[in-house]
Amino acid sequence: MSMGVPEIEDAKVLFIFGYNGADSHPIVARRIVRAKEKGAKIICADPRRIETARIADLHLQLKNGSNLALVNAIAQVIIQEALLDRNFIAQHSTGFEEFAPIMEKYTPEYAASITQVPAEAIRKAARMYATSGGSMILYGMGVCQFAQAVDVVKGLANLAIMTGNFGRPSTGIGPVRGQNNVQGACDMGALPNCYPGYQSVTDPVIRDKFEKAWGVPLSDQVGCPITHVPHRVLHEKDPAKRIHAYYIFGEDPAQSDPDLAEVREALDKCDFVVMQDIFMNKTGRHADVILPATGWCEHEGVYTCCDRGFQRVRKLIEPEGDVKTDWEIICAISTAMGYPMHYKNTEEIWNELIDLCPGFAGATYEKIEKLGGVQWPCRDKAMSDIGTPYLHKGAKFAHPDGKAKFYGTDWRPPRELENDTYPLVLSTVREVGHYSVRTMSGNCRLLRNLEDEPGWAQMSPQDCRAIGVQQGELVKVLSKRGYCITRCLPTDRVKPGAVYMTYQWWIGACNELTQASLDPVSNTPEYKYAACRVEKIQDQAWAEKQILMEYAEIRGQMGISPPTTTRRGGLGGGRAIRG
Ligand SMILES: Nc1nc2c(c(=O)[nH]1)N[C@H]1C(S)=C(S)[C@@H](COP(=O)(O)OP(=O)(O)OC[C@H]3O[C@@H](n4cnc5c(=O)[nH]c(N)nc54)[C@H](O)[C@@H]3O)O[C@H]1N2
Ligand SMILES: Nc1nc2c(c(=O)[nH]1)N[C@H]1C(S)=C(S)[C@@H](COP(=O)(O)OP(=O)(O)OC[C@H]3O[C@@H](n4cnc5c(=O)[nH]c(N)nc54)[C@H](O)[C@@H]3O)O[C@H]1N2
Ligand SMILES: [Mo]
Repeated sequence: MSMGVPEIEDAKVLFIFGYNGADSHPIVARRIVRAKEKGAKIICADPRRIETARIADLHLQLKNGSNLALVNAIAQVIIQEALLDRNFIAQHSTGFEEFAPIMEKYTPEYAASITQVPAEAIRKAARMYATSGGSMILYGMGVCQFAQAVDVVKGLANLAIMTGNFGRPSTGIGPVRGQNNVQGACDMGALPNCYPGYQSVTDPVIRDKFEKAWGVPLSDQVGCPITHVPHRVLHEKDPAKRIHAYYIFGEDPAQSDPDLAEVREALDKCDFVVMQDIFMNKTGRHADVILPATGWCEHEGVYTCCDRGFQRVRKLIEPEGDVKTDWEIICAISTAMGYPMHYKNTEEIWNELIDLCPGFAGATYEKIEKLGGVQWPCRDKAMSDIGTPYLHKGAKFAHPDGKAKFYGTDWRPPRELENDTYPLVLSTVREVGHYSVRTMSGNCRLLRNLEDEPGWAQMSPQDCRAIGVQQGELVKVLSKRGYCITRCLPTDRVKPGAVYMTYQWWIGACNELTQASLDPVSNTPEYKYAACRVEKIQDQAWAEKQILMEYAEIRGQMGISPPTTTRRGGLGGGRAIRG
């Protein structure tokens, strides 16, 4: 994020795009509510009537998969109505001359035909965003989980550059990142193309630095993105690129990756699978070795928040049983494989990290401790360098010429469109009461009592009537790749033509249906768009029994005591999602 989370409160316009803070990040959502109380105008671009839409001044309820058409149209209006910050463009950017002509065809009327958003609403959004004097963009998975995702991120950045909404507090562009430490994983180099600190593995100077520090030769090849793994296990012709062993750590691809049938096949064809986790999960069912690790309150270390903020976390309780911290397991494996790793504690690891990463160099444990948190870049160990709450101060950007770069391109439709056999869009999202692959929240009885298997499919009341299903009834959802059973939830929050499932459920597992169409740059799958069909199940009693049996089996494998209730809605009372 170019800004810090607290700055959200003081934005004059919040443009919230494909991001559902109320369910996904309640603490961030509170900042959004506070901004509203302080007088901010809110624009919400989301195909569903989410909570943000309810408090928004303008809800752009676009058709799924039409993001770039909308973003380009907003740019077109800003250019057409001369709402640009010409000085900012001239002094602090390049590429506007090439960019502007690409926007020309995206008149609000043309965009309305793709996005289903009225042309006047697009004009209104452009004016609100461009003229407030301090507009901030927040975006989420409604942008990232498409085969055309990175283009939309750049499109949103174009809007900020052309209106000079960068380099001042409470402006900029914010991908509100997912997990508590997903930013930290990337900071640490858990990316196929980077060493720690976003330093490229293909840059010989950087490679040389890491080779010297670590005393081993390092590869100049970019690694494998997680979403390429099934292909490289199952279909790779080049023996040098074929994957034989898979070490999976803090991730449950057998639940969270797209097209689960293919993932399972890949896990089973892999010669050797290691799973390192704090709970049993679906991937663990395919593992040769399971390495039990400690959970967040049983170890200490540093997390990075979505706004680049390093935070210390502390151990609260002594772990029980035969477990080790993740870093101790990694050290032991490395040592056993012939590269001795002997750190005494996490501070030693941290110090090595900041010594090798110029952008983190000043963020010592002492400083993080004293200030409560430090946002990178923080280059100097002196206490006077408190880090960087917002980026691009003085309109300085990371390109070698110090300027921001416009990038324009055309909208592309999603890869798998609705058709006669699969007439509905399947879009997969989150819900407030359960977390990702549900190992953590599914092991919590309190949360299970609020909401349990097999989860829900949100549909428009009209689409529910068309197939004759009612709230709470079990339905079968099918795509070209597979099917699953879940409960029907009619709701006015969604428009006819689209079905929304959350990817938390072990039985109502929507990734049986999703597809591995990837963005060419980020390699993120198109989780937000697949063609599907929903079918009524005639024998509800039979289906309820099936669900119970399947759940008992999964819970047995996960080490959770068996469910006891059979009443409809008892597994999945639905309070959390319906409330
Ligand atoms: N309770 C809970 N919180 C979580 C998680 C969890 O599992 N449970 N997961 C965490 C993780 S890993 C992440 S990444 C974050 C993600 O948090 P969010 O980014 O909020 O994730 P989603 O709910 O997947 O998608 C956001 C919105 O995108 C909208 N959307 C769908 N299609 C489109 C489209 O075509 N265009 C636009 N503009 N919007 C669209 C959806 O309707 C949805 O409201 O949440 C984190 N927080
Ligand atoms: N259909 C669909 N699929 C999706 C998405 C979607 O929107 N729709 N969202 C995608 C996104 S954005 C994300 S981020 C992924 C998330 O998917 P995953 O990363 O697979 O899920 P998580 O639940 O975040 O955690 C993975 C595992 O980490 C374990 N774990 C927790 N803490 C620790 C720890 O300290 N150490 C170790 N070793 N393990 C630990 C958990 O028990 C769990 O088994 O799902 C993706 N999949
Ligand atoms: Mo995520």
